[in-house]
Amino acid sequence: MDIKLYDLELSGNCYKVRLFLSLIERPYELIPVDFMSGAHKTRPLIDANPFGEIPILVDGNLTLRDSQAILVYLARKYGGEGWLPTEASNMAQVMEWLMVAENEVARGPNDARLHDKFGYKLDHALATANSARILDLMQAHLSNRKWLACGRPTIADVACFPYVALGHEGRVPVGQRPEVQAWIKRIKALPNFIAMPAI
Ligand SMILES: N[C@@H](CCC(=O)N[C@@H](CS)C(=O)NCC(=O)O)C(=O)O
Repeated sequence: MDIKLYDLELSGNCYKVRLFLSLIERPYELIPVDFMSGAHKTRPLIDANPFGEIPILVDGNLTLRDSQAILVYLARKYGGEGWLPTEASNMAQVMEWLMVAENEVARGPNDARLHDKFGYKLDHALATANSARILDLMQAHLSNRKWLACGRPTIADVACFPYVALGHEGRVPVGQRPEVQAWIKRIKALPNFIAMPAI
């Protein structure tokens, strides 16, 4: 198989890549990483990603880190025009939300879950406050639209979805935002949607 994904089942960042590969029906080889033993911090993975993180995607001669960058690559290379449009304003709208996945969602529900589920020494009160802010922004944004960008499902939705949908694992009350809940339901209803543990 040309595409290889270095993966951890419980990682939302790895899951978003698995989810997108499923949505676009792209076959790939899944390579589980022994995360608990720190395999991502030692050779050969540390050579593939000096940042010491997964997911890592390999496609032929190309090696990529960062789930958002990987979604961009897969969408442009294999996803057709819909998942990441090339028209300037549409592409920028998708990018706005990829940045949210990398920043506000990561420092919100992702950090809250890392603290509660995996014992990372993070400030849970700060992650809770960050989560409330981004969920309120998403609730308002989704009050008059079905999808985060471009009036259709894009990689913006795929990028933001996992850690929002996993919010309950970090005591983040996602259920208090009905528009966000409805958006989660719409993503789960997409053709070829796949779940991960706790979603
Ligand atoms: N911005 C990166 C973050 C990747 C990341 O933080 N991955 C976690 C697993 S979900 C990791 O490998 N962390 C390294 C560690 O905690 O040792 C992405 O979106 O892929």
